[in-house]
Amino acid sequence: MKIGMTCYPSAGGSGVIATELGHSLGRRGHDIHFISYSKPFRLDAEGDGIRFHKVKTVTYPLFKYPPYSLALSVRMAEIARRENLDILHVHYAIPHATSAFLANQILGEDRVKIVTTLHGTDITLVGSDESFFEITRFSIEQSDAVTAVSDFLADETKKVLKVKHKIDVIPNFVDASLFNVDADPNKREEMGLDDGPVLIHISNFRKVKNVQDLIRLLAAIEEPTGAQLLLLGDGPERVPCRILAEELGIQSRVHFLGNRLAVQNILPLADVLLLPSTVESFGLVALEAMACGVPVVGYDGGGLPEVVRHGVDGLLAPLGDRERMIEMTRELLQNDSRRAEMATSSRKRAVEAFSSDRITDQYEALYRRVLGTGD
Ligand code: GMT
Repeated sequence: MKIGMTCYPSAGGSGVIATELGHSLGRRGHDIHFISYSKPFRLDAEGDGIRFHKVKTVTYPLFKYPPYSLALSVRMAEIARRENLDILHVHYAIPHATSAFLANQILGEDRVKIVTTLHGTDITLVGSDESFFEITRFSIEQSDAVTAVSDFLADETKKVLKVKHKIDVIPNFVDASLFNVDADPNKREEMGLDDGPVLIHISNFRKVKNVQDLIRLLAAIEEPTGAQLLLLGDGPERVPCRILAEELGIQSRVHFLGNRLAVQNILPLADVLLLPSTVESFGLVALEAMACGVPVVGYDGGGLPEVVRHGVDGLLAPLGDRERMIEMTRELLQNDSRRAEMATSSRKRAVEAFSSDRITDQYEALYRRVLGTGD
């Protein structure tokens, strides 16, 4: 099949899934054309059926906001025509599903099939805002197939956006050969870590991730456990977190590593991954940690319980109960055998339920269904 793939190229779960799906489909012999304003951050060199097509925007004094969505539509239509695409698969509804709809209007009789994958904040935060509500709902309804990364997100889309379209749930996945349990001992020193247990958090440091809670959590359990915290990623909450760590006198125990490309080299060093988001439609980083044999502590809300089984692969505190999360983390760090059991279950679950092959099969089947070439 010839598939146009559009996602946000910056660090983030939706871009990672689009990219890894592209890699996986390319290896299966499909032609994958990435269309975005820059090359997705985890996209390997082109080859293996992968091509990248840049969307250029024009700046003009009249444009306070360059109309990227329009430039994207035009580029989608151009690539669809030139490369004879079968499908445009867009990740994150805003504005990608709308741009794909417009591209099809341009293409007229040559229109292609549109698959829209919903990832989370495109529904739970941004899509439900009144400025985007109507256009998000409209563009989703106009898609030939709609997928969501969890049951939670599919339900929210129906409830919040009142979407009537059938939504297929296709969960996220991880390359369990790349994300594995092998820790490089030299990395510990390189990261400035001592022999104490390691807590890790990876995100875009937005409000919804509650990263400041982790600084407070570390302050509460640092003394009895000797724990240290690795923070990977960047975003608006990074500076407030630094200030808070200094105020609480634990700055030497918190390591800010910024955005890292190869998180699979760092994750296996950790004892626990912390993900205290208010809402996480899936929590791809939790799955990546599980593949590396790292149990997860988070909240029992959103799509996270569909990934992490409480008491089996990690621990989920009642939503918003910070004190319980602190207690759970301390107890887990002080119980080596329980942590080891959870590490084994986590890895097993990642490999068995969320493997790249298994999920690529599901996307391939969906593509065949919309093209009418399925069973
Ligand atoms: O978490 C973010 O803000 C980034 C966002 C994205 O689109 O990259 O993540 C969302 O999509 C990921 C991939 O499907 C999910 O694993 C995340 O749970 C989801 N984030 C939220 O729901 C907050």
